[in-house]
Amino acid sequence: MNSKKYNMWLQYQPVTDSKVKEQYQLLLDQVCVIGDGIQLQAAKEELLVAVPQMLDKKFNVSNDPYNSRFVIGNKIKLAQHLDESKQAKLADKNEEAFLLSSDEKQLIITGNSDVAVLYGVHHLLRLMQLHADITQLDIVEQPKNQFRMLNQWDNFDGSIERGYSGRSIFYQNNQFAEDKTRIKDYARFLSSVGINAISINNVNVWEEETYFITKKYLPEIQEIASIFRTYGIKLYLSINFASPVTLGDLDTADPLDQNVQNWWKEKTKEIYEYIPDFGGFVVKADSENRPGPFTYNRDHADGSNMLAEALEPFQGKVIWRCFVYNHLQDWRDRSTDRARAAYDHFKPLDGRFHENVILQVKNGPMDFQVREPVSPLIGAMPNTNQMIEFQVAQEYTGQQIDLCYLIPQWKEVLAFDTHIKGEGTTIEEIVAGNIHHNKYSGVAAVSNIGDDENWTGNTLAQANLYGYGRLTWNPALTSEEIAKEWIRQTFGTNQEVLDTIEDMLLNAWEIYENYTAPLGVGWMVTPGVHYGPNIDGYEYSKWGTYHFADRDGIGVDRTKETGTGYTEQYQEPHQSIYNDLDKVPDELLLFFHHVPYKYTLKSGKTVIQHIYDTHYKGYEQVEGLIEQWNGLSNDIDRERFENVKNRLERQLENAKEWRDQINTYFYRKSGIPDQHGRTIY
Ligand code: GCV
Repeated sequence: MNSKKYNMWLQYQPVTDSKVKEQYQLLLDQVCVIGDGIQLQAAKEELLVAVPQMLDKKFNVSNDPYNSRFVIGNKIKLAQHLDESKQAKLADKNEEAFLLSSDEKQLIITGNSDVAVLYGVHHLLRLMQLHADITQLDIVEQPKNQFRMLNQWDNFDGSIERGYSGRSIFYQNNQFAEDKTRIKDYARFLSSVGINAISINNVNVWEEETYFITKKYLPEIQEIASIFRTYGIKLYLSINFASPVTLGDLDTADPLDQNVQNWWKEKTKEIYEYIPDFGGFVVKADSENRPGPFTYNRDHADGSNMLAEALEPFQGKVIWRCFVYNHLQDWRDRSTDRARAAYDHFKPLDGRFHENVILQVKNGPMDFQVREPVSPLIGAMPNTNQMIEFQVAQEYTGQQIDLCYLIPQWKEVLAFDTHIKGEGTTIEEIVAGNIHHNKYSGVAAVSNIGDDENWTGNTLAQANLYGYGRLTWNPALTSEEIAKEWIRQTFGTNQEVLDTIEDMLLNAWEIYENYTAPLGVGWMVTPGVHYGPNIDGYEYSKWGTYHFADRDGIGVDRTKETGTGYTEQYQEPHQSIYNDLDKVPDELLLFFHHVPYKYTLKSGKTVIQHIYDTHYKGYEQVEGLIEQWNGLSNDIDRERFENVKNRLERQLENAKEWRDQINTYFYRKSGIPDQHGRTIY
């Protein structure tokens, strides 16, 4: 496949600006690659695809650095070509740091490792796709985050949990995909934005997937691991905590049982025989019916440490998810609160986890809603490795039918100042490892790709995958910068295309929020599928609703005086701000407080009028998106144009349903009419 849809942001379109082209042609007549590491080979391969396409000329490989204008290789291999100042620039940087240095006569890409050179080559190709000047480069970059991971929620039968882009590229009908081209191309895309770790199976590990860690499937997984290795991406597997039992070897999975411990040690040894640089295990335990240490009256530290000991001799890691809550909880019982669960479970265990255990915490206390506060658990365990978890897959944010550019949301989360160690203790610095200085930290996210030709269902959802990688590499990039980069590389240099799509992306999150659940209350989606409105829809039983709306008011009281006390999990000043009706920001009002419909927001509107207004507005804004997109019909290739057009039309249907159902529901509940007298259906 080599369509525009398929190539995402690695289009490598011919450079049409003759001045730019001339400059590039002069420097890039051939490349001298010093060294033969696999990631260097990948870098060379990428150049061999990209450069001839962009410059419309032959491009050779040479091994003569003295007669080549363009030289790449790691800093050891290139030592004699790097003067002291260049060496110094890389000296205090990490293993993944690269350097791009050029004048009109020479271009050097080097780095602290081969994979760093690959990142450097991708950086150059990005600059070229943006038509930047490449004759005066003096760029040194290193990623801010150590872990930049993606989690696939792919099942062996080929389905994908919360997948909105077709079937799995890894598995088909309980077999590994025979043709690995897409896996390789996926690895190319990921390395181009700096992703360095991937888990390739769903965290809900079903019966057959439990066998992934056995001889039955390890040879196949070995092959996938070697594809990712070529691109500097370490492979992880999600495991079933009850594996010793499920695989029929033992009758217990008790982490303190010696036989269980030995079983995991043997198992781990076997995995490393196949994959010597295996990353480790991702574990969802004691959550949503998945087995875990609770069965044996053990806690999460006992469970994860047992696996950590098995992995330790091989430098493997345990990535233990904190998405743990009692999903059978009765929501009418206010003494339990799902928002509290992760913190309540894990905070008391701080300091008990082995050095190679990393806790993976979802960005919010609930579940990737369009609006939630930041999870108070992140940063609250100074003696424990932590990673934040985002969701690139748009489970609750439109399922890649509706447009929702998520970078602004993630940036807001990263910018949140927890005050855990005083002012400036932002999530961004915590996950970068700069606050608690634990051994490991970083970012993980649920991927949004499948085997649809354009990878992400909605072509514009490619921006979220691109942006996730770029942001985790460099959180200082703005949402606008990331959008601009992505659009230019994906759609070319037409200014109108650039401006229009940028505007659409930057407004998309707000628009989606406008026509869905208001003021931070969350959910109101169809249970199970999580798309489309169902105001009272409650996932697990007939008990209660998520929003506690009655004829007098709406919202969840999480204050310490009269509510669940969740606000106390935050440091000051957040405790006081969230706890206080007068201080809580409007957008989170209903997450923290139960208020009458006539309660006046800081915006000056009442809650009920805000609900009506935002829902009318959200729908109109989607009409606006369609108009904007239609304006580009002559500037974008048919396939991608029609793909997005079709999704936007479906989004409009969805926005209409939300608008009508929400407005009707709250009109009936409250009996308060719309101030503007609009018809409520
Ligand atoms: C993989 C939510 C999703 C589930 C998902 C779970 C998780 O509840 O709806 O599909 O399961 O999160 O993150 O483990």
